[in-house]
Amino acid sequence: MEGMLCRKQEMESHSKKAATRSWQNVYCVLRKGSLGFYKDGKSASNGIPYHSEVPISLGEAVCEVAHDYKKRKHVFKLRLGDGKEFLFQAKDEAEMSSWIRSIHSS
Ligand code: I3P
Repeated sequence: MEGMLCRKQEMESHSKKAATRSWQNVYCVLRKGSLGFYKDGKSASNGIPYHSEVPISLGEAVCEVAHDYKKRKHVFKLRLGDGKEFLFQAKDEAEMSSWIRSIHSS
């Protein structure tokens, strides 16, 4: 699965808040066990990552609706094994559910 999501990093590790905390539009590409970020679909097809970011590994990742985040709608949370935590905002409920389902089965 791939598509545009708005992303915010909350945590850098289990005990450290992320330094860069603004919401950014990123084109997300889900592959078996990893999630890569690109500026847009074209950059994704050319394999040029967003700000040279390495795809995140989804081993031990937990993905769920961000019920505790009230400022935006259709937001889900992705917590990685190393403690990094991201929020992602989808355009609607259906898109959010598809991402959560796909991340669970990836
Ligand atoms: C952040 C930006 C985020 C905000 C975050 C700010 O500032 O305003 O939108 O998160 O608040 O630090 P900057 O753009 O200067 O990095 P929310 O939208 O969730 O409020 P936070 O540090 O309380 O997470």
